[in-house]
Amino acid sequence: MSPIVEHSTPVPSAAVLGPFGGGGHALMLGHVHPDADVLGTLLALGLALEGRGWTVTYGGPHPAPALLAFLPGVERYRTLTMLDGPIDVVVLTDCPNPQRTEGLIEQARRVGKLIVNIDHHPDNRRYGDVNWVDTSAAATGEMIYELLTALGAPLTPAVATNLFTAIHTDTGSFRYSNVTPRTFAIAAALVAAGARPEVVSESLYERRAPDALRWLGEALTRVEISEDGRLGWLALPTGLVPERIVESEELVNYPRSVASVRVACLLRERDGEVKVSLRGKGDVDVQKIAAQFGGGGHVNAAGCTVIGPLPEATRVVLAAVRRAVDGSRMS
Ligand SMILES: [Mn+2]
Repeated sequence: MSPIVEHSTPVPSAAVLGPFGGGGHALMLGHVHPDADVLGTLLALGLALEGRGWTVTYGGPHPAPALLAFLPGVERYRTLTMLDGPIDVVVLTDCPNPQRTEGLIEQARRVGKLIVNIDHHPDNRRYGDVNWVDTSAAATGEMIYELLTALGAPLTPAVATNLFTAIHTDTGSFRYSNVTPRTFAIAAALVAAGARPEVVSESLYERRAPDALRWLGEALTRVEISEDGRLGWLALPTGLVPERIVESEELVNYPRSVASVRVACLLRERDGEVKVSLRGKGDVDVQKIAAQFGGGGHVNAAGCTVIGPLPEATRVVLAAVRRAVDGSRMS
């Protein structure tokens, strides 16, 4: 069968709906370090399929982060090393690059009949047998909402909470430029179906440990802003701040919050590598910067990994950011 590719269609076609018509065993496969858009969409779709009689397995190369332990059904999400078949449908959501499954996709191809790739990243590699890539969606959560609606699957409070959280996080709590009227229309439907905004935001943002603010303060003393004010960055050496703090704080949002900053950058040193997060405000395509280092993402949010040490990685990445920012000013 030749691959089916659907581009930027907000409503799924019959080819996308086809694999979910019958029943059987479905695997909801996540990628490395799954975030709320990955987990929320895998759980929402999987729970909806279970409601239609499917047997569903959930998992990926890394466990769900503790911060997302409130997502309904997340206790079912397992760390996978081996896949047992046969599997009728393998679904990957919000995963632009199959290499991010750490080899699980190759196993899935052997034991699975069909790979379905549902994503909103512009750099998606179209690696599935069925590919539905809608770059106009603010989150893959919007796409799974459309999919469930087209399937006629009921929106239970558990499904609605998973999708609402996926959209909430990918839009920075409905603040970023990817937010559209459709985003709010879908969010409204999800709240009507039982998602509770106050529970989701408290679960995401008001679960700090007692010592977290002190560590946050320690990290923020390292924020630097360029002389012209257009670049903001935070370079964190290994061990300066506990990993649990770095994982839960979205530190890149702090340099981003400075008015003059056009591109913000977080560089985290770990095991000889430097993990880089880039955030823009619409005038610079940070995905293009990340792509120079083998990474990817969206226009306003992207990431990559650069070999350390930290000072050298910081110099190289900031030089690329500087070129992009200066280029945007001239054009
Ligand atoms: Mn996403």
